[in-house]
Amino acid sequence: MSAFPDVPQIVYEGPDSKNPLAFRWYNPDEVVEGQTMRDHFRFSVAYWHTFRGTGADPFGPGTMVRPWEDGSDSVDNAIRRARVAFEFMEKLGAPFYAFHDRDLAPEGKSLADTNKNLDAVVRVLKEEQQRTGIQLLWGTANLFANPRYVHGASTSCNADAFAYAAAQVKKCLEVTLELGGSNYVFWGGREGYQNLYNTDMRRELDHMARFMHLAVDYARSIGFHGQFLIEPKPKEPTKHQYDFDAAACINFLRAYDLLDAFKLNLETNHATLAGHTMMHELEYAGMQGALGSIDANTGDLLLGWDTDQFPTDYYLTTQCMLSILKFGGLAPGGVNFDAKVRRESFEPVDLFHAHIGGMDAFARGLKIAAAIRADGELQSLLTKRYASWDEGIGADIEAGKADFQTLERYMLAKGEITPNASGRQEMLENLINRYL
Ligand code: XLS
Ligand code: NI
Ligand code: NI
Repeated sequence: MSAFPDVPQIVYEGPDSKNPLAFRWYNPDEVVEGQTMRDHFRFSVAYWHTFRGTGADPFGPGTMVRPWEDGSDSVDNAIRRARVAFEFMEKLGAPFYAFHDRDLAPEGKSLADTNKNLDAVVRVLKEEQQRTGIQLLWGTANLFANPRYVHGASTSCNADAFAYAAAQVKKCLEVTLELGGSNYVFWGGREGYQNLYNTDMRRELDHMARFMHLAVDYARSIGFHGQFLIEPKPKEPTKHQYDFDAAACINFLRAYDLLDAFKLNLETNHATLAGHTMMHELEYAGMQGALGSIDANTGDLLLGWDTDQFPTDYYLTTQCMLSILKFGGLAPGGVNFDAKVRRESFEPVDLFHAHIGGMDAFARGLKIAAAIRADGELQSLLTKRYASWDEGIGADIEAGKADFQTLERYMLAKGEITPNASGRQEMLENLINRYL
């Protein structure tokens, strides 16, 4: 029995289509800059939002109508849900998905029971992956929901919480390997603090690094060679999350000698919570060789928390794709929709509308970014802006041929700098608009 009997296979119909259950821009086989859209994006569905989101908020219970759920926290219900998930992803044409261990299966009375529950669902996922060809983009362990992690997991003041988290990640790595996952993600759920009076920050960060080294060592020992990713977020749930932003994460990885195994999984709404744009985070990670994957979503301009909305803004997706193309793409990462339908959009078909909109917005952003790059006008203006570094004193500085004495001599002789040129911001903003 189909869970979505009224929804057809979602296909590409082109920009003129008025069919809300069709793609207008995402055409998986279309080649842009030498690569199909399918391979550019590696779109992924977030299991936790799309199949576990209830629409509950602090003011009221869930609203989502999900006829395949029986309301129980049983393994049977979890297995039925997993089958529905694959029907959804197949109809949508999403080639990947991502999960937390606890999204998939209920916790049992003991860790052993919990692992058994997980295994039962993983068997079904494997079967469904083989049936459909849909792949796992990444797995992650939920190290924040259970009250045992109230003070954090690897950064907890309670060493047993560290040990439990290690056992949980060990299992999650095994499952990710079993399902052929391309990446493994650490989002630092409660790895942060609410108050420094009760926090030994140095010790907590040392522990977090130790934990990640142990994870990498174990992964390699069982033959998991996927990419490890850290997902920066500045706050929520803790007041200060240790993985604040791309720069803080890269500093952590470098300080603790983890950069060989790790890159970043950047999320739009986390970037904006940190006071950055997504493009800033992409550029920062990209220039450090640490751009791994993205969690695609968007916040709300008027709200200051992680609203995890589906991205539909062409400026946003164009900026993302300009950076992603510049740094050579995301694979083995991808574009994971860490986004949820609004509480008011409670029908199953809304899940299709939401993902179609996100995929189309990224496809449109890709085409716009590719057109901007093909014209080369933006790039040539950028190159021209830095021309003073391509010859003379600028080239000497970059080549390490200048020191403070030579620079003083140069400036004493010259007297004043070559006049500055306008930054032309407004002209450039107008130029981008030409392509939209
Ligand atoms: C929460 C995070 C989370 C991670 C996976 O804000 O975005 O969903 O992506 O743990
Ligand atoms: Ni995320
Ligand atoms: Ni998030």
